[in-house]
Amino acid sequence: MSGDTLWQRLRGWLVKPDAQDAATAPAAAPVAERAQARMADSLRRLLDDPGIPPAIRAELASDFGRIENMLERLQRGELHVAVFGRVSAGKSALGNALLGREAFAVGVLHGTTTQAEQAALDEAREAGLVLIDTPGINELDGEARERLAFEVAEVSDLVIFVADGDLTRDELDALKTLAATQRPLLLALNKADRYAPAERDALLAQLRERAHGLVRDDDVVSAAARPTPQRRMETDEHGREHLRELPAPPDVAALRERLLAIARREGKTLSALNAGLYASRLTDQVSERIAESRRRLADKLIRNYCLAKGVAVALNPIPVADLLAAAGMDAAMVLQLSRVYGLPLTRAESGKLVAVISAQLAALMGAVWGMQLVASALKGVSAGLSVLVTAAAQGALAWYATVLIGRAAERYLVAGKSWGELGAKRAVADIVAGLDRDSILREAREEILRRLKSR
Ligand SMILES: Nc1nc2c(ncn2[C@@H]2O[C@H](COP(=O)(O)OP(=O)(O)OP(=O)(O)O)[C@@H](O)[C@H]2O)c(=O)[nH]1
Ligand SMILES: [Mg+2]
Repeated sequence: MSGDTLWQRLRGWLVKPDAQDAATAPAAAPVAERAQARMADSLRRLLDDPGIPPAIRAELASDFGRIENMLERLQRGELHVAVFGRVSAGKSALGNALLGREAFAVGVLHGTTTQAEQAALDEAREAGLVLIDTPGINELDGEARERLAFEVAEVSDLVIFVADGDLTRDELDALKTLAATQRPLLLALNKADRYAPAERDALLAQLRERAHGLVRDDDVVSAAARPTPQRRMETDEHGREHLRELPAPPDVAALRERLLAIARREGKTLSALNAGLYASRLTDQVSERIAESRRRLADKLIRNYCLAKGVAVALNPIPVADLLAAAGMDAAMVLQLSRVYGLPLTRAESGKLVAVISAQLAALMGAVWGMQLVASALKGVSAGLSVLVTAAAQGALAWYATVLIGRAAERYLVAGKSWGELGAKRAVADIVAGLDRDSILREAREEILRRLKSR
């Protein structure tokens, strides 16, 4: 799927919102459209950024795919409901009971459901309910449980937390994590057939108390997804007694009612808001990924220029004082850096930027830039300096100067072509202080020597 397709769609939806949806959900539509518009907006800004290299666009294709799915879902007005809880609480059975068919595997074994499965909720097709089954949480450590909760929350609009008795500490923790994702929660006390009515009511009251502040009282309901068949002694016409099993139908009426009420009333809004939440999180991730990949590209670029300049200077040594003046190559590097950061500079501008940085460096280093640096560059080199080694040391200085100029230019670009409040002097001083000069010189010298020897 290409970014273009996504954008054509997004723009299409923004310009003419689905008339049918607006008619069926009049109250929710404006909220949904606003959320859609917000999401589309922030994503468009990201995607339309001419500074995003094609490689990053390709890397993000799957994220955009997810958003596309989410928007499609939003358009259809589907409500995604996840079933969450402890192993064997009856999550899959509950999903099946809500669906009215055996969509999910139910088992006496612990851990029957090991991967999130998905099936459409046939009976509520008009309301567009989609059910998501999940693996049990108690085999997981706290961190993995949290991850699963967030994963589930990400793909669902509403979560049914299934318990089959009072909540354990882990269950309560998981419930809190889910509540923090801002998904509406229903708490279902499953296997209600195992309790006498009074016992069941006492348990429900207890659950309401425990979940206070996380789940609304109305949204704590009992259910019997797969009641144990009733056994009854029957006598046949010959007077013989038989034990007969009477299958008991599932009872998820209260749960279904809450679910459908929420779906009807808020389905569209919930989906839109959740998509909006997801999109803003994704936008952050995407920005971070872009920043990271720009950093990577910039690192490579600066290094290539350092090497080229270092080798050039080593082959054709120039006085140390002239290093900063030999700025043509540095200007070319800054020009490329500005493209990496999506803020292209003209040739003249990048030349000027290099001049500004060099002036700061010269002022900052003064005398240091002379002898002391040469001493540093030669540090550790044994006596009897060969011409090659001296050349490499000079090249290393050129390398170091280019690193400083590259990093300073990078900082200026990342801040949106600005030196910030404290100005160029302070920014360049920070860069110089933040880099380990001796190890850069050592690495440069070794690298340049290697190149010189292999010529
Ligand atoms: N008595 C009774 N048993 C139930 C009920 N619902 C489910 N069970 C039983 O509980 C066991 C576990 O049911 P599942 O639906 O597989 O539970 P799960 O939560 O999906 O379990 P995992 O996928 O293993 O995490 C099965 O033996 C079901 O028959 C119920 O309402 N009443
Ligand atoms: Mg299961």
